[in-house]
Amino acid sequence: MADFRAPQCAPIIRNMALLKILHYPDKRLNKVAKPVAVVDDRIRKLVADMAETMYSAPGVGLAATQVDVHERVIVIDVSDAHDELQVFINPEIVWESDALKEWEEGCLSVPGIYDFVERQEKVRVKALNEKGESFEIECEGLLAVCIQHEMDHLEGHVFVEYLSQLKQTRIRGKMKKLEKAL
Ligand code: GNR
Ligand code: NI
Repeated sequence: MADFRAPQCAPIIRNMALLKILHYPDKRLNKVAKPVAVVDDRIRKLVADMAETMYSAPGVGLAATQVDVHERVIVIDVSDAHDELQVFINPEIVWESDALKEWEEGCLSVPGIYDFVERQEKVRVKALNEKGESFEIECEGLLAVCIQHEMDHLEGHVFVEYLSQLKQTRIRGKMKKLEKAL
């Protein structure tokens, strides 16, 4: 009988690692991520580590920028059971609705801060999956919010930049206190 525990079964899924998440206002969160040239085992390892980091946080999405890797890779899971991982490599918005919608957002790079941001209600996204295959998906609801939030990270933007200067100053103050407490 075949031994399904053989090491070749899942060499990449094994040896996952929790990655450190950068906190606002770290300047590295403002770097613009580069496109992925080849979806290879190095990228699949990054995806596995990012997924583990996202689930353990816990969060519904994570952009590579947040773990100080400046390549265009996003993981998202908006399912209730946390068992529907979606991987977006080199994502592009190919269509967006005129309609906007306001959602209360949070960010693993700005822990404890939640505020309202207006974004496109629906977007159609083209990307590569972890096998390097191209796909397109129309997103609405939390998935639409999340993909736009993550794509902002790849461009070096954090959601608090949409808030008033007064709120941004207050948030930086809170983050300083938090870093001291850690
Ligand atoms: O976990 C997250 N939740 C969330 C809620 C509303 C809007 C966006 C998000 S993304 C966030 C995880 C994160 O920081 N991704 O970059
Ligand atoms: Ni975020």
